Amino acid sequence: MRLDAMIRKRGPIKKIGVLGMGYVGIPAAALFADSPVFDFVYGFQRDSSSSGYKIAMLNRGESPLKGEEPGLEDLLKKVVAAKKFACISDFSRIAELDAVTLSIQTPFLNKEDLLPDFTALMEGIKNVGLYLRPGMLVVLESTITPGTTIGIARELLEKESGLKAGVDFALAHAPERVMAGRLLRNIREHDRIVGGIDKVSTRRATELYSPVLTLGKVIPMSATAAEVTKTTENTFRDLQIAAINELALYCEAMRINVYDVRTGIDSLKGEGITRAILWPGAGVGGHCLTKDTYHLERGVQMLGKDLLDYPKGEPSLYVLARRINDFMPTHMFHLTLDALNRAGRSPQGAKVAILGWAFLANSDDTRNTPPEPYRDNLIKAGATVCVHDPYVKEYPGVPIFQNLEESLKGADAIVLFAGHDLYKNLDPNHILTLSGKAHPVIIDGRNMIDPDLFIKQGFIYKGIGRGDKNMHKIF
Ligand code: SAJ
Repeated sequence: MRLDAMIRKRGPIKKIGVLGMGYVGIPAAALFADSPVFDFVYGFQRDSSSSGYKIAMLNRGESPLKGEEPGLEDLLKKVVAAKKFACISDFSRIAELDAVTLSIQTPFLNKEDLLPDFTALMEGIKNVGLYLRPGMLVVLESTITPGTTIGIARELLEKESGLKAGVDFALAHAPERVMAGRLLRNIREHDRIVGGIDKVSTRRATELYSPVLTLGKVIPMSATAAEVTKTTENTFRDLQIAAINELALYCEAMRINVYDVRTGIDSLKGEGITRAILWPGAGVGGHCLTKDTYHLERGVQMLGKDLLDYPKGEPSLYVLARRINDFMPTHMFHLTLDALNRAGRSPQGAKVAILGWAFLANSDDTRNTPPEPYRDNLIKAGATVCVHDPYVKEYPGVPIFQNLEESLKGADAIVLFAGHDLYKNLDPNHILTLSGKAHPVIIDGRNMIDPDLFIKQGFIYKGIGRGDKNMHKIF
């Protein structure tokens, strides 16, 4: 029997499974469960020592995700109370479902060799393959190297199940597009890219996602095009950030203010002119922009190496952008050394207070956070470093101060790394008193402070892109 006939016989999607109870899987499962179109949703979580605790929490309707996630806990309580959602670790229950999605981390093992670490994803796919039944739909939501869905994912599902993709079961890629702090809203309101390995798979996956979309709509395409869309949208964002970061470095060297230039460039509007000019800063962190470029690069190496027509010997523009953004924490280190030097001191024995450990403003997300390599450099240079963050409670090997004043006491340098709202109204006089130094250093990596307010109080200021201020007269 052909797949579309098999699916028609199976009927509409009623029972769903979501593998991977993290930032992507939990809100997705809750929204599927909350939809009147679907009867029941299992959230699958390995009962491991590191993350098994999530199972009991979720079944109590509690969110194990750190940080503010508006509406998520209420929705979890609602779908658990309604007996429409349960979290389990028994993968054999997959056999009774109509559709399964996988939202499992896909970090990179080695960026130089473009080697992703698909261990966790492949384990998830294997578990699905073991219990896959004819007529089921499998969707990969994780960000993956282009070619993965029709390649190793399909092969492993077929090997474990003995079934054939596009013949016995439907297979698609529908990449997540969520950001910490607005998970539910992003899933409901962003358009959903849905890429099936064939038309039947795209149609079945569209049936799965349409009920949870409010403002968003489904954008159908092939599985590989969907993989390229996702990896590229993050690569282009990273490229745009690298472009403004490079401009910021240039403006420092030319002793002008990058924000004046940015305002100028941004003013050119109308006549279809769009200027997606982003913001320079102390670095690009997170689980997405820091790796998706490499997924795209690996994809073109795997799928198009022999066909690619590219200027001989020239590096990938996208990888260069990654390197520029990865350089920004080092640039913050150089600014700190220069400023300490202006204050007549070396980093050896200096006390440096880092304000903001999260990679994103007003979030507690610390994945690939930019201040970490900066802190490592300072410690290697003999400095004492303390870290303050109002959202991040703990971090392996890095004590996090919750009390801002404590972190500033005796500081030779104060370094703004994350744009948390709390740091918008720092009081130079108060910090001067806490520091107890004649000329404390302040490094602004997120354009949070008014340089003059601090310079006039005797601070030695350096800011990303502030060539107009970085060599100011010392008061
Ligand atoms: N950043 C800058 N300048 C900017 C914007 C961001 O330096 O103008 C820095 C941030 O400080 C942060 C990093 O870049 O360290 C990433 O910030 P982000 O705002 O891109 O946050 P992510 O990585 O959580 O979200 C991105 C988003 N992708 C796009 O907008 C194309 C989000 O929509 C994706 O869902 C997410 O990646 C993902 O999961 O892929």
